[in-house]
Amino acid sequence: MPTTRTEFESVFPQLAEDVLAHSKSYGLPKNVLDWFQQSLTHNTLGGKYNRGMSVVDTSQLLLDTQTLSKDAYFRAATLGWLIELLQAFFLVSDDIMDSSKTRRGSPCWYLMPKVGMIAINDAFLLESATYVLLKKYFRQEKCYVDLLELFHEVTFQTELGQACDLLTAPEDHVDLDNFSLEKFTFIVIFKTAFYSFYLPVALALYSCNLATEKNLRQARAILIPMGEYFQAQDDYLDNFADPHTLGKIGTDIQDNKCSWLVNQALKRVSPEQKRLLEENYGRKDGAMESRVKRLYEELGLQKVYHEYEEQRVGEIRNMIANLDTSEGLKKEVFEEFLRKIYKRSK
Ligand code: DMA
Ligand code: MG
Ligand code: MG
Ligand code: MG
Repeated sequence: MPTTRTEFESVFPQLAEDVLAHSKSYGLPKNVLDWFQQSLTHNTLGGKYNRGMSVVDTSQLLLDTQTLSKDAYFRAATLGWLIELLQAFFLVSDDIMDSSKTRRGSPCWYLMPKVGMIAINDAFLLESATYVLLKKYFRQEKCYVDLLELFHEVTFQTELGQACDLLTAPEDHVDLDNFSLEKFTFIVIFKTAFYSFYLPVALALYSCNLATEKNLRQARAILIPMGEYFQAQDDYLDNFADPHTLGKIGTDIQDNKCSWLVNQALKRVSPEQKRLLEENYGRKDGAMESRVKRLYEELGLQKVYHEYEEQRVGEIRNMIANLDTSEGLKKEVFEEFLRKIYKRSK
């Protein structure tokens, strides 16, 4: 049975307490400790926990057991929470850079009363909390250096992806000819797929002592396309989902992003529609944004997306069917991950 939100959330208070106790041991003033606690709570809790819970589900499948022992659950969930902390670090900074307004149904952290640009340092602290906990719980284990290097590498990849994402979306210069599906693919593999899909499974493989070269390579070969599909979904939902369900208000059109939707639109526009897109995309103006939204509707991008989704999921299912399980990898790991995101609405 996959783990539940409640079960997974029950591990968090201990981890938050650990990070705060460590900070307190430096003699940190009470007001700063309280601030850190608020940032930890606001930025780490309330998401879907797909990434974090996948470490638990993957570990359980790899260990081939109906239920994890209390210790094994805590261990897997801790690794899961480390991804959620890393994600909190990425999201706090992403929302500043993307000028977003809401996240998980609340104002973005940098827009909360009294926060503002202190959020930049709060993001760094969330990242550092990852390593405080990794050291506390895994320092004595054989896989510690592998876990540490994995977190470092995946963070580097994500930051490079964010750099590509931002540099392909200049605020003051719209050039639709600069976009392409190849650029989209590179951006999303780096900014999303590594940390959201490869990382949870790779962590579970290391911690279950099943991280053979073959298992890691096969996991990456399936999870990177899955992450690409997930970010295409994210871009689709940015425009087409109900912000209340999604928990965030879309910003891609105003932000001039090289999103999946704009690339699909560019494949289908008439010269006249291309002019409309050129004149209205990437502008910080609600009326101009609405014109682009109407064009997406006219071009039938909803249908285009649904066809893409079926095709992509079919390809991924095929890859899963062809998995070599001789070194202990399980098809269910990928099936479970796919189940969590297929046709998602948030
Ligand atoms: C998200 O891209 C990537 C990272 C590393 C946070 P995004 O800006 O499309 O995400 P969101 O739609 O959640 O702001
Ligand atoms: Mg964003
Ligand atoms: Mg972004
Ligand atoms: Mg998005």
